[in-house]
Amino acid sequence: MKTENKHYLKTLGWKDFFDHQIENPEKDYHRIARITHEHKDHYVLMNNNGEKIIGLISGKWKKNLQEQDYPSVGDWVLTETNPTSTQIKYPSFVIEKRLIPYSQIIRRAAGTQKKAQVLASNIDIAFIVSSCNQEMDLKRIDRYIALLDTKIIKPILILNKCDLEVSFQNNHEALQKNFPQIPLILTRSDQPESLFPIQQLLTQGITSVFLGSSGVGKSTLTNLLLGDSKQLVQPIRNDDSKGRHTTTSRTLFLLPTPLGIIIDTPGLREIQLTENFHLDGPAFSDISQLALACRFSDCKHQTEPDCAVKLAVQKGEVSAQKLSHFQKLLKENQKNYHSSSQRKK
Ligand SMILES: Nc1nc2c(ncn2[C@@H]2O[C@H](COP(=O)(O)OP(=O)(O)OP(=O)(O)O)[C@@H](O)[C@H]2O)c(=O)[nH]1
Ligand SMILES: [Mg+2]
Ligand SMILES: [Zn+2]
Repeated sequence: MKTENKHYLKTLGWKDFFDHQIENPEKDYHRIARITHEHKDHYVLMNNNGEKIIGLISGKWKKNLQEQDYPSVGDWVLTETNPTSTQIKYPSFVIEKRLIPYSQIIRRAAGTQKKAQVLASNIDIAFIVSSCNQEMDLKRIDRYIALLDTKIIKPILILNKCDLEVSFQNNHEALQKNFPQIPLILTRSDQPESLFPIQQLLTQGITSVFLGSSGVGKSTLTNLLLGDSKQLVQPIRNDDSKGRHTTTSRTLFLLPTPLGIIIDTPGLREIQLTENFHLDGPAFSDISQLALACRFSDCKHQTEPDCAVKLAVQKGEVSAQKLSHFQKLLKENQKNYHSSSQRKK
């Protein structure tokens, strides 16, 4: 592909990784677009001129896809002109092909079917946001981190609402103590300069996502980065932790140059892991490091002899709660995995 053609795509997050997926770069370049928003029956895309277009996919194509192969926010696709276009406000196209992503964040969807659900594709940085008006839920953070393949997606913790002094100290210490390897950024919306460390990470072409419970301030931070109130934020909320969700779908925003890209997401009620979970990431890296020294390579750190992890717990180097949460996630995952492989039969 010509370098000048690639320039704008790179601003939109294009990586050389995708080059070989384009058969005819000179011709197909005009067909490349990125998904910014997902509706029930159509997608909103940004094309290589930064214009908003509508993308449709045929029901037949979607029916034959595995859930994790559905086009989702952050995906790159190839479009084809839509002969039956009826959209007036924005030109509409048919999505013909989804390019294989270099990273995905996938959870097991809530509900009885437990299908995989892609939260976002082609992500470089995941900001896991918590706030000072709720007691810190460390187990939720463990789960968010376990959704990430941290070899590709860099996790960053954000503690927002640092103006709420009552719980600032406790929450700050809890994050530092439990996730010493993960960078932590402290923010408050009345001091936009506190977002500077976020902006520094979001260089041009970097795609990031805000994850975290409802009410922690993800959309507030998105608006501050955009310098514009594009995302709805409830001005007064007394029950932030009680599940009133303001944002209801995921949206990708291109930040003003020279900054990168942010995807705002709704708070999740449940974070169930899929079989592709990542317990080797920084949330549990101490346990996985120690496990290398266990006698059995498949040690579950329960009753096995010569277990290095149990020994570390006895010595007080690893907390017993942390080990038990690790084991719970492992078990939950095996259960999910078995139920999904039975369904496939
Ligand atoms: N005191 C204080 N309040 C804040 C701060 N940041 C956000 N808020 C308030 O917190 C509430 C929730 O903010 P949102 O940005 O809607 O939270 P969200 O994470 O996007 O929530 P969902 O969309 O439901 O997932 C709003 O009333 C914000 O004004 C902050 O730094 N300090
Ligand atoms: Mg929101
Ligand atoms: Zn062990």
